[in-house]
Amino acid sequence: MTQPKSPRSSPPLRVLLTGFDPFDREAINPSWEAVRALDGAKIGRATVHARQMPCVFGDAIEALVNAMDELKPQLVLCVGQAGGRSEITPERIAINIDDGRIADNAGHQPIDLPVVADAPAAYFSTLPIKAIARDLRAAGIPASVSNSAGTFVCNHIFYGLMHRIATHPIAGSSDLPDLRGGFIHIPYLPEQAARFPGAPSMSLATMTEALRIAVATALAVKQDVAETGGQLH
Ligand code: PCA
Repeated sequence: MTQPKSPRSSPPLRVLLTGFDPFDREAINPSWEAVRALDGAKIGRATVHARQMPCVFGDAIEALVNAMDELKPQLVLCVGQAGGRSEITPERIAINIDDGRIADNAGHQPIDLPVVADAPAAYFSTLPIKAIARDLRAAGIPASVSNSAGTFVCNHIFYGLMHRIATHPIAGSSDLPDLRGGFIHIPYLPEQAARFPGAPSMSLATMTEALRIAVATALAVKQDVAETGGQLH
């Protein structure tokens, strides 16, 4: 009797998703709530591994690099809260500057220091940010490309991620040979926005679904789409 031929299965992929601790007197951070809701989720042939990062300059990058060393992911997506934004915003660029408008969770407030000394001024995300924004909108979720991740701990970890990828290229699977990474900012949760009348917010279920779509698109789209994500100012 001949055995049914089993299809040659592709190797599994690992996705590292990170969110942050609450900061700036908040009790909750939507980035961690949405990221942890996806821990263990299967997206295509990838498994999501969620990790919480401290909202502390320096420590955040150390925690990220440790998680990358442990998991050896093929895709890393860091997520943070951008209170006041109304949309899911994949970030285009990480800049080599720390300039805290507020102190971090350890009380540090660096002003005009490089994230990494003697390193490039900036790195671009290697995620298909425009395809992600397109796919989110197609799913009925407001989204746009952002051209600045700010100068606080989110830009800091984003820069640390891209610098790590640039300096430690890790061969992934044959069809995803390059480790890719990027950052997405997400709005307040409704319970946070309720304390700031007029502030926009998005439900946890919508933001979790948005991150699931972002990961699926990042895994599927190798070459970003050419449609504008620019702004006049
Ligand atoms: N948002 C902050 C840091 C942590 C977070 O969730 C930022 O945008 O820099």
